[in-house]
Amino acid sequence: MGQFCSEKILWVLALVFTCVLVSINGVEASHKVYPDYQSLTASNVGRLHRTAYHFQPKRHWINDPNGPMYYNGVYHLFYQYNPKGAVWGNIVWAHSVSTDLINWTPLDPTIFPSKPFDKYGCWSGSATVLPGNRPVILYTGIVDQNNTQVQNYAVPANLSDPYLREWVKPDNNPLIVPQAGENKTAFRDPTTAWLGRDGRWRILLGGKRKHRGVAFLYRSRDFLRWTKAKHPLHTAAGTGNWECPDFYPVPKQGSNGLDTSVLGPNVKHVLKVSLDVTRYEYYTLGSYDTDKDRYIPDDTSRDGWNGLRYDYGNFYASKSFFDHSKNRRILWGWANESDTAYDDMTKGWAGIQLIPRVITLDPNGKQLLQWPIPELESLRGENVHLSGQVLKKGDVVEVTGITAAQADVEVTFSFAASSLDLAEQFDPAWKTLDAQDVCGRRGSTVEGGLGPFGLLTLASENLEEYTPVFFRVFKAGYQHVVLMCSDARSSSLMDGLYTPSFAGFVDVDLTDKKLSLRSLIDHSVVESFGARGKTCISSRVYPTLAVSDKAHLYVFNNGTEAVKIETLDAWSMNRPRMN
Ligand code: DQQ
Repeated sequence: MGQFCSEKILWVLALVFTCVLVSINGVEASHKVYPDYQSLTASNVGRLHRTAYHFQPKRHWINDPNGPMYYNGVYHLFYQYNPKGAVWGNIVWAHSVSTDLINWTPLDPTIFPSKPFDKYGCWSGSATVLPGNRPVILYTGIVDQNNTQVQNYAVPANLSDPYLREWVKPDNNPLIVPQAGENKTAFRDPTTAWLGRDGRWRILLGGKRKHRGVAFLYRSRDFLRWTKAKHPLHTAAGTGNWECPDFYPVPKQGSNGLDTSVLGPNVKHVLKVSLDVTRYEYYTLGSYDTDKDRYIPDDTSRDGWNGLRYDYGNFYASKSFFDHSKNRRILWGWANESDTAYDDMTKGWAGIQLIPRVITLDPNGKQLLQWPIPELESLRGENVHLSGQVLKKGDVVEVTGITAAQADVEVTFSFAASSLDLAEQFDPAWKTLDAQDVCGRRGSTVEGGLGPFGLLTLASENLEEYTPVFFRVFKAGYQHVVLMCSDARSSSLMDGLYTPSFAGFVDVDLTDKKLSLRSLIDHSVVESFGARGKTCISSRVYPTLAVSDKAHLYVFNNGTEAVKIETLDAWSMNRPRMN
């Protein structure tokens, strides 16, 4: 009863929070259907805000990355795709292949509605490579117009085809159906399977029970007959529906990735869920109790929307995979548009996949670090290098000589020890706010002590438009709080856009008096990594003046304390072969 009450209170809070969120930032419910636009084939593709080196198909809508894997020398990326229009609907699994995760070749859609067990949609899922080098996909099929969900499998039609173009959905599908009493419309997105010590495979499905988010656990000896475990792997009260769960080990030491089935004392586990209520993703670090088949988050990791996020901006439905060719775990996330469905229909495309990131455990053991795959650096062209330049209060310095609309920028700022004493006070009233609200109040122009300093990306010449990515350092008692923002409020003169002041706190040690930032700028996306990947923020923005060769890049400081550019390297980015 007590638990029910607290769950109810949490849910009411969640609802209030969601309503506030919806009214403030325009977050939409998942799978919003625009019947008029859903099957409007785009004949023209708007070029203005298309990205150059982020993953996009030629046209139309994309969402979640599905079943990423490395198989026989080829990377496969499947993704949710509307072949008929630029809004969500008619969902199939599109398929592209690559040998370097940078240049992509499109293939025909792999999994599309054709059988009673997926007649109304082929939703998200994952790939597992079974012993004997046999890949298998598990995905969610929609079986009726009420969105009833089941889990199906598909296998390559011809293992000797290097691109695995064609996949077969055997007739013994579906493998898993919701049990009586389960919520049939919140029962989806199977994970990559892992093998337990008892020789049984395990997968998670995301869902909910009333308002409790649930990672349902299923086990199988043969990958065909799956039995639901009595207890879910993990649940959290009041968090609503869990979509696209991901569960994997990371080594406690070192920077290698691990196969999903690795267990033992030398690893920690990560559980990531995509919260349907907020449309943000959260992860915890914890231990996997293999005897009880339960996951227990560490004390330092919180479930729900006060928890850790891969990205404090536009990043959802992500999925990771183990790349055994380079012993690393790679993360893919989807960034939705921040313009309107009408804009998307007009430009003929919507959605990008962000740059794949290598995931490692922070040596502090309390969070993950993420960094763009090194292959991205093969696209770097002209380079500009600065060092030793001091930025005083109000300084704005242009970085010239590169294509500012299509760039990779790495900068390290340093400051004097005395500047830390002169950092602005963290207002105790802000303790109830999240980072995004603090950024909303202080922004990039309100004078601080140490900061705001950082980059003005996608800026017009006279700063009518710009997306600042920056730090503000606060004093809170004897400690310092570092805020990182990617603030879209001044990004465009266009109306009707979703322009949040995205922000996250950065748990960084300032003893070396340095803060680093990397931003990947690509026409309508700014993807940023603070303090070598401790805090990441991706913003979608649509400048009207700061486009193509009219875009500028600046470094700025609006704090009373001077900061020094230790080093800054900016590169023009070349265009890969993109689908
Ligand atoms: N998108 C898919 C679902 C998933 C959601 C449908 C997350 O399987 O839960 O397109 O964005």
